Amino acid sequence: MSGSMVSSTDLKHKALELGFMSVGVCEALPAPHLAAYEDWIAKGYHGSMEYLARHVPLKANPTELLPDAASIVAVALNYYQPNPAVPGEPHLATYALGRDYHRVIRGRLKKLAAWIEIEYPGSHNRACVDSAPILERDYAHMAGLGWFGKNTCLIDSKRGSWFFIGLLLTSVKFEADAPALGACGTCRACIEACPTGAIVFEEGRWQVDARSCVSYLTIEHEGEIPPDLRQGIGDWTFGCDICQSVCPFNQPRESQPLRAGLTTEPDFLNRRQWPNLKHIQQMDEVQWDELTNGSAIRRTGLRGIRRNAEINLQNGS
Ligand code: B12
Ligand code: SF4
Ligand code: SF4
Repeated sequence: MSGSMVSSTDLKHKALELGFMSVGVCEALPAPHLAAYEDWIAKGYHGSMEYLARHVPLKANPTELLPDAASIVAVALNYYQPNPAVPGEPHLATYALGRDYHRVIRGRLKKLAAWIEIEYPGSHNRACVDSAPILERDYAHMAGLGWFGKNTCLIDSKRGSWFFIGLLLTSVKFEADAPALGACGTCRACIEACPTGAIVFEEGRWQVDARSCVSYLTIEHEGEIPPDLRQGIGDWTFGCDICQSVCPFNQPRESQPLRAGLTTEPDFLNRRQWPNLKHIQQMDEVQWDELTNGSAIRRTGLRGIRRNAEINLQNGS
């Protein structure tokens, strides 16, 4: 049901009422930067994430996912919480401390979809959180949620970058927002702080070569970690927050002590009691299963987390 354009005011109120930090809308146009994505894949920067290469044709147009898609509603959910490294303990990226974000955001997007279906009977909707082949940052940028930092993260000038992105494809033609504006200027803090030099400038834009990114190595990469990259992993046991931690847009200001502030989502808070690095190496499948139930950390598998813990210990954690 494409039809005439409708106001997005009530939709946005509903999204904020559901707890999202921000919301914006863009047209469901073909992916604006598919060529950049194809180039990234062609260079092999996706490493062993083969599904990303397979997804190229599907990522070309949102109508591959929802044939009558007219708009994309982009939402952001803040996951920030203090996450200092503790010697001898696993250091997990902040995004993975609480309940798996896919589940949390998908649940909320489904509620938003149900609201749209009541308001606009006969409409079709599809929620995407990392699960569907779509360039999430690109559409969130078009919908005004943030701009691309040199670390490639989407940055909201007022709130920083500690947020997840969710997209809701809909057949309703909602009034669209303008793309977000902003830039890093002369700052290079993330490039200098990246422990493995994974942020590179090529073809006139900043890119992350996943093959040397600590986040990829500790989460997605299976098997041995190349010896020359082990030291760069430092104390990170799952993921890496460095290029966001050093970003001036994420630093506290007098008026906003934690920039975006602490996450409003209780499920994202760290509630699990993780064993220390030495115990992780002795953990069995049953303990691992209990510990990672409902957590994004399960993705790396027990073998992966043991390997990472061993490297952390070798690095002096
Ligand atoms: C693969 C992937 C990874 C890989 C590769 C990361 C990367 N930078 O590409 C790895 C495993 C390393 C990774 C790590 C992380 N990830 Co990740 N990841 C993804 C995933 C599944 C796909 C990203 C992708 O397509 N990369 C391909 C490259 C080419 O994309 P890109 O560098 O952003 O390039 C785009 C722009 O340059 C733009 N572009 C090109 N030219 C131009 C020109 C102009 C003018 C403009 C405006 C734009 C533009 O187009 C390109 C293609 O979209 C997305 C979810 C999704 N389905 O989209 C999450 C996602 C990007 N990840 C996310 C997160 C949270 C993380 C981590 C912070 C987790 C952690 N703490 O460990 C780190 C951050 C590392 C980093 N600096 O990026 C969030 C990011 C939220 C945000 N605020 O940006 C996402 C969106 C998941 C989500 N649903 O919230 N991730
Ligand atoms: S997540 Fe870590 S390793 Fe990856 S680009 Fe950022 S700082 Fe570098
Ligand atoms: S640290 Fe500096 S260069 Fe990197 S994303 Fe933030 S503002 Fe941009």
